[in-house]
Amino acid sequence: MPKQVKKLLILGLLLSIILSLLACTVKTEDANNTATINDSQEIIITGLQDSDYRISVGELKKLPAVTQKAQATRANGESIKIKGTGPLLENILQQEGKSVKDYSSIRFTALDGYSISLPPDVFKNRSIILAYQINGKALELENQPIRVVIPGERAMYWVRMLHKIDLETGAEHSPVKKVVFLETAAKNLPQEDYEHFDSVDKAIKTKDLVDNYAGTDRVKNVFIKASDGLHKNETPSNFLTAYIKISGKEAPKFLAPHLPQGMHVRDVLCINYGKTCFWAYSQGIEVLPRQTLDGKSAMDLSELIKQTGLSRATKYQFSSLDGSSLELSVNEIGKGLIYESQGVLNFSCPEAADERLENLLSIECH
Ligand SMILES: Nc1nc2c(c(=O)[nH]1)N[C@H]1C(S)=C(S)[C@@H](COP(=O)(O)O)O[C@H]1N2
Ligand SMILES: [Mo]
Repeated sequence: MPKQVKKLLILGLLLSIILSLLACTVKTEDANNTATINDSQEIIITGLQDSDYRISVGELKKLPAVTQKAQATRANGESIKIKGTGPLLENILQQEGKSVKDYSSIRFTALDGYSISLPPDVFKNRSIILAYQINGKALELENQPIRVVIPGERAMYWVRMLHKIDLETGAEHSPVKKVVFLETAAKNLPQEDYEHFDSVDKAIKTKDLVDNYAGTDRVKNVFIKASDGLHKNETPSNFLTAYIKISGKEAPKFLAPHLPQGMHVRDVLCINYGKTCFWAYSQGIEVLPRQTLDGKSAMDLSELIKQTGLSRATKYQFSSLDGSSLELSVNEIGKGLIYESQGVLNFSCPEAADERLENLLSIECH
């Protein structure tokens, strides 16, 4: 290429970069002064009508609005205090002859991929404001087109950049038929180095976990519970493209590079995927009342059954990583204990002829 042409090309490239940078700054200012760009943006609502229901910010502004003060604590302990203005979700549904009370789950999805499902006790009792103004001002870019504000609820429910609302019915748990111990299961699965903040830890793919241990169940929602009491539920597509970090800080931790940090869940206690409950012994031993066995801490089997909701059955099958198993009847397992010794989970039942199993992988109803 002749030098002149090259120079011209570089100049052109520079010029276009400068122009696009200028365009960006103009846009930002625009968003703060006039809200016209924002007004044409639409929110999609599924489950309200047969086909997707779309409502623009401009249309939302024509609905009766409320202004409410709200305060919430972020995961890092900081507090957010704001005044949100906008229509209530309930008002939009009522226009279509519906109510939040008609649904069992409401999921919000944002433009940055953030997604969260509101539990019924939240959406049946709280005001869900679809805010187009915060503190009397048009929304900043990081909140546009709409920010959800729910006074009285934690900030993880206050979705910025709202894009879609899925109204769902029938999103309840399935009865649990199998408990799989996460630590033992992970031993059989490929483990990857996962860089997270300043450390490199081991992680397994959620998909490997499900493919190997949860069969072919098709599920609508995956339920995650942390040992601090946090409950969440994820779409199967978000869940199955993520990881569980099994070592290092806050392990087991549900996370993925493509999921906003607010969706990561630390200290995972259990994950319900269809009829299977994945249980983290390391958290369980902290949360459940402890027993002692030969001077060691042990987890009470009857407590585990209670916590996981493992269905009542006449017989339970206990399986180990190497494929061996034992079966106990419901009246034999009452005093069963699960304990850890040198990185291995064991099952022991002194009441039933002192049955023992090393590397306990699962308990199934028969
Ligand atoms: N779109 C979107 N909304 C979001 C999040 C996010 O990552 N993306 N994080 C949530 C979480 S976990 C918290 S604590 C709050 C934080 O609010 P702030 O970003 O206004 O401080 O926003 C919530 N809404
Ligand atoms: Mo958060």
